[in-house]
Amino acid sequence: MDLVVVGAAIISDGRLLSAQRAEPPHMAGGWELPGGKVDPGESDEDALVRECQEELAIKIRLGRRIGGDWRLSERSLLRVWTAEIIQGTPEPLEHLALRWLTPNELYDVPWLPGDRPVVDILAEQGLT
Ligand code: 9L3
Ligand code: MG
Repeated sequence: MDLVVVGAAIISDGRLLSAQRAEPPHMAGGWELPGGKVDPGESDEDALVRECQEELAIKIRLGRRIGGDWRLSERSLLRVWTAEIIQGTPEPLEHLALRWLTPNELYDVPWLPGDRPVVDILAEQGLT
């Protein structure tokens, strides 16, 4: 069974929230869509809301799914939803930094390889 990881494409005012990973060492400094592992018995959607609360101190509402299952590794896959903030301002509680990217800036950060194809779809669809 694959480990399911969920990620949020948080969009506000036409910009995408990107987050710089602090760990593990081989990923530190790379940028990702915030999120994390789905717990046993937890729905993907609940996990994503929980992770954004834990990592960023925000409440989000999920929008549409971006693509299907994105392979991260032999054992894990990534599922992504767009999201809007319904409460709070994102704080980097577990990340090195946060950055809001305009459409023109989407490739200004070194995305983790697994997230990069998702960003390509977001770039095609526009940040709405
Ligand atoms: N991961 C990759 N892209 C993402 C996220 C949220 C996570 N957008 C990878 C990094 C870790 C694993 O998935 O190897 C679990 O993520 P976390 O629970 O450490 O955030
Ligand atoms: Mg995480």
